[in-house]
Amino acid sequence: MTDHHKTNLMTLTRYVLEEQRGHPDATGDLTIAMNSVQVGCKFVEACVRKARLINLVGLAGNTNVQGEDQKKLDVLSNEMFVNALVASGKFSFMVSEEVDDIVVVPEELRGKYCITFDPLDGSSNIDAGVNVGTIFGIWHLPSGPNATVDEILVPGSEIIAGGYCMYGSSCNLVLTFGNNRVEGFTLDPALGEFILTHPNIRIPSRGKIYSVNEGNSLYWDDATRAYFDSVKFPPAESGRSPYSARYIGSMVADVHRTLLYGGVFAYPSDRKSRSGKLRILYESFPMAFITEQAGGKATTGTQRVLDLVPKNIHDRCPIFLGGADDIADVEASFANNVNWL
Ligand code: P6P
Repeated sequence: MTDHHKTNLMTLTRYVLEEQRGHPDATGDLTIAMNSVQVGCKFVEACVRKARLINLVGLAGNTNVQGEDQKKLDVLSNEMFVNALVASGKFSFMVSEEVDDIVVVPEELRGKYCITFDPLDGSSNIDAGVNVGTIFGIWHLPSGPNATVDEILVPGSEIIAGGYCMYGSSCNLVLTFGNNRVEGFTLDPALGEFILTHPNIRIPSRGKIYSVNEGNSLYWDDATRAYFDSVKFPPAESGRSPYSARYIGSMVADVHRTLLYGGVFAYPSDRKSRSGKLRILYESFPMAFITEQAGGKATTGTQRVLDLVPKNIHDRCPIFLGGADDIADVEASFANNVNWL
């Protein structure tokens, strides 16, 4: 890189500030809100990085060297995010995968947004050193400090920001505010700043990878089975080769690869999980928003994910996301085969 790049870094903080300047009516609230998200991600990254060293993984109830009750990493991550987000003064309440009910912010610190997040998605994989991540969505609350939960039980297309932070060999934060722009940042541990490394991510319209837990295929409906058969055993006349199978079992890692390489990631509904497994508000909506803004599509099989309206904050939905042409094939399979939804 030329010196200019080294001394003119596009950090996440600067990017969000410049994004704010692009909106004359912006108040800076989203900039401050995003800074508290960054603090949470940097904290979790530091904990995940040393988790094995200081025995942060494993079941709650262990005691650490100080004899304190050892908190599971996802419990610790949730606490850090809640404290940072509450302190920002920009959220009135929040929805966390780790908390049964909404987390209401003290009245004096309420703001005009709600954030829905999974502080450490895929945490069951940490013991194996697999990439895990934070997933978040930000929603504007029309009633601001007086808002109630019904103001986020709305179509996913109301989402105003979506992102994830993946903790792996490096720490990658991917974010969109809409406008067909998805930006990728990489944490520079020396600076403690997220640096723009993947500007304007666009998902290939067609890829060569499918990503699904085939261990559930016994329970799939005909439409799901027909789609995956079509990429595993392509008809000779299609001239296509079979897709490769890649499934990490950590949504952030599987979606990140799909975003960069193309193909399809799916967690379908099946006879075991009639609504699928992934949660609408803090897994499917943010990832569907990112995928669409990168030029891709996200469907339940029969409808656009972002058209769904959750009834409860922990509702689940089936999801297929990926390049536009690949997802068109999924939709065609659901149009031409029996599915019970
Ligand atoms: P399965 C991780 O537990 C998670 O919530 C997602 O990150 C991941 O995509 C999915 O569940 C994996 O579920 O049933 O295939 O192990």
